[in-house]
Amino acid sequence: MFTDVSSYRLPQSEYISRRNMLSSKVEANTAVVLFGGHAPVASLDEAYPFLPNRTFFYFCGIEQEDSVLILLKEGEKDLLSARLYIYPREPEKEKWTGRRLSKEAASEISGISDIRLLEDLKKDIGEILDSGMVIAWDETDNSHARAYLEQELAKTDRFDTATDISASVTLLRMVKSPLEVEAIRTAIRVTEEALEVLEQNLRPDMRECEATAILEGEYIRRGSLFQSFPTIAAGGENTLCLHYPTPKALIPDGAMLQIDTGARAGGYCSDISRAYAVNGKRDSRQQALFELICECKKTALAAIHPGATIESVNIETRKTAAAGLRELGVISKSEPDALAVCKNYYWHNTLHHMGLDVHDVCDREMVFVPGMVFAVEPGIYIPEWGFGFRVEDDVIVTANGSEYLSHPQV
Ligand SMILES: [Mn+2]
Repeated sequence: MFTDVSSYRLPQSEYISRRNMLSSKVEANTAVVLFGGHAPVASLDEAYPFLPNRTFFYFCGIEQEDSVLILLKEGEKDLLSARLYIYPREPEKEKWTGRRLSKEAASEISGISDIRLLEDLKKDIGEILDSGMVIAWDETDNSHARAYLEQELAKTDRFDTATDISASVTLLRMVKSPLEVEAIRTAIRVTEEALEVLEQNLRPDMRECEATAILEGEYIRRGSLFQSFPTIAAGGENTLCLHYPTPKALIPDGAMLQIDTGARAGGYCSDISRAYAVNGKRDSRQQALFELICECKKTALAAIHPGATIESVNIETRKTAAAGLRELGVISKSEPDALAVCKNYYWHNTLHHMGLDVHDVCDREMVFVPGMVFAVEPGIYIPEWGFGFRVEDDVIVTANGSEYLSHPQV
């Protein structure tokens, strides 16, 4: 199977409809200013890879550095009018860093007809401030560009009037549209294809980073150049480090390999964890823990439905984990509070929202509604046994309950 996502993109109608959904949450006479951002400097003239600010991207689908989106709610008009600011085409610079978007291409991606050049931004921001419009921004954006806007606003006597739209945007981003779900399914398909290749290549004494290389190689071959996060590959005792950063060890015969990984498609993440016996056969302890974690995942799935919350799913899943750990003798049968002791083995939350960010924006207290997408990852880590792991699949909340988007490991 070969799913090519190199040109996967959501249609402009999706961005138009998102801007329209935002308009009801914006007060009259407001300018929403969102920044695409700039790759941070790694050292001297070397930059880290560029990924656009996700809130900016959510409303226009543009992935070119430093672009700016302004959404104007003029007077009592119902809909926001959109302007996008981009760099001009510059053949000399493009020799070094690649082709820039033309105005036509930017318009085709975003569905915005008013495309302007960044050289006009200062003047236009000045006019917006002079006109007395209220500025709205995303306060979670800590880019230099937003700091510039803050400075400009501070020069006026209206600094306190700026409003933060991040909470409204979070509510929109928490519920996925059918096209977003399709993008997530596609990202999952790429991840599952790569995991299949890895499974065929597992062998004792392979190095952890060989597993990373296989997975990331398969993603890149399919056009997922940037993944949801750097793949985690941890063998043996290293499985006791959740975000193990140095995958250089050999994985001995009889050890487990923890993989936590995810390709992207159209900007959307997948997030899947697998626990493999590197020699292809789990021993009795490894099998017992695997079965308990799968049992926890079943509990979590049953607990994910409209009306549930992150905390209610956590509570139900921990109960299953605590009962299972008692059964396995990890928690003593005489322990009066197995649920409290379970925290020593169950280190992280059972689930998180997933979307443009792998740990997607969310209001943690909000009850689940259909269309929310979660990565569900019960994990149990037993230092006394020298290993632990999580098994993670992606799930959507439906009208009556929840459904897997990925194919669970068995
Ligand atoms: Mn996860």
